[in-house]
Amino acid sequence: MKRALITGVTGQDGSYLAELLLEKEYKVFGLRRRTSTPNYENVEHIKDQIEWIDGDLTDLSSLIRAIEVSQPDEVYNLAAQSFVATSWPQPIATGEITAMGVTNMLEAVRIVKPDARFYQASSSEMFGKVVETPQKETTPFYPRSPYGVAKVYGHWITVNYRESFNMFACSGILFNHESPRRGLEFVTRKVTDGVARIKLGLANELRMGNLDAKRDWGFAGDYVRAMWLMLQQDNPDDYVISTGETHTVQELVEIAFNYVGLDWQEYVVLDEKFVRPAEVDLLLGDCNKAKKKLGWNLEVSFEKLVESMVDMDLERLGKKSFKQLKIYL
Ligand code: NAP
Ligand code: F7E
Repeated sequence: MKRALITGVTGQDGSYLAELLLEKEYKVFGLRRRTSTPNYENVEHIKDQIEWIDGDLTDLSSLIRAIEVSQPDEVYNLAAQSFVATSWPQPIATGEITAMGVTNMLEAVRIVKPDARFYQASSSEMFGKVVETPQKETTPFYPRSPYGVAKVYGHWITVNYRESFNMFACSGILFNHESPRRGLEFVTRKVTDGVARIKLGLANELRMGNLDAKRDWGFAGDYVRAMWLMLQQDNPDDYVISTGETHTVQELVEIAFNYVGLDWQEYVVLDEKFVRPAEVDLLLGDCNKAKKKLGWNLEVSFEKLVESMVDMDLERLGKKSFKQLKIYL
């Protein structure tokens, strides 16, 4: 039985990855940080199958202990302060968790179990003000937020530990990926939750920022398969994971409102509060290396993803799916 330690297991990706590894009959250890109120929403259904270890990415001693207890074959470092907008008002916490936290995790592995395979959750935000399109593994980085800067550090320290200590350390440069488990402040989930609230009569507007930004959005369930595949190769390497399609935030809004038969222009209000100090205007990934070397492929399209997220929010908020609701309309 293989053993895996996942940091960030309570988050969107951590929950899908834990499901995947449990299906593959891994013994799964999950690092959780102390919170005043328990936060198991994404993992409630598999909570009893995970071996929980208390720790924090900013506390090296807790990570050393986590590696000692779990003795992992594979470590997936998914924990981060991951919301870009929060990285301006909290740049230091973002740096300590999202940048230095990676070194802490790598150090814990190097000291206790250097033969463990290591996955780092790098991000397309590192490309920022893009210098070429589409973006691939060799595209230079130009981050546009404290989050993006922190991820560039995390990326290069992972490459450096691979080259310095011969560790099996991989970095997945993942473009935006979403699901019904996405945090409510990220744009896809904010829109699908907002549309469901409006449809159910729980809200009458949706306040948004820059509708012109373009993103390459995929489904999180597809992306965690790529993380696992990276750690099953003969050699460690870095891979871009993306859909190869880009859409504006406005297109996202249109699809979600159209799905429930509403005109977005009647409800969406532009609010400066949601406009960022510096924007990433366009992301579009070239994932040919991952397709060729990992045999990785997508299963869920953008439109289907948005519609299923609206469905899930309608179900959660109204306790009925849109299909059921349509029968009553
Ligand atoms: P997420 O839902 O925000 O989850 C973040 C996780 O990190 C949560 O489990 C959170 O725990 C944990 N965490 C935060 N600070 C921590 C700390 N100091 N110590 C220990 N755990 C901590 O993020 P996600 O969307 O699943 O993304 C997973 C990873 O991929 C992140 O590193 C993110 O930056 C990166 N990434 C995401 C995307 C994307 O589109 N989703 C794209 C590229 C890269 P709590 O539950 O206690 O808050
Ligand atoms: O914003 C625009 C916003 O917050 C997407 C994280 O997972 O992916 C994510 O980062 C776009 C931006 O994601 C609103 O300005 C407009 O252009 O959903 P988001 P993100 O910043 O792309 C990367 C790959 C990660 O690594 C990150 O961890 O949407 N936008 N109006 C808005 N965004 C939000 N959140 N809210 C709005 O009202």
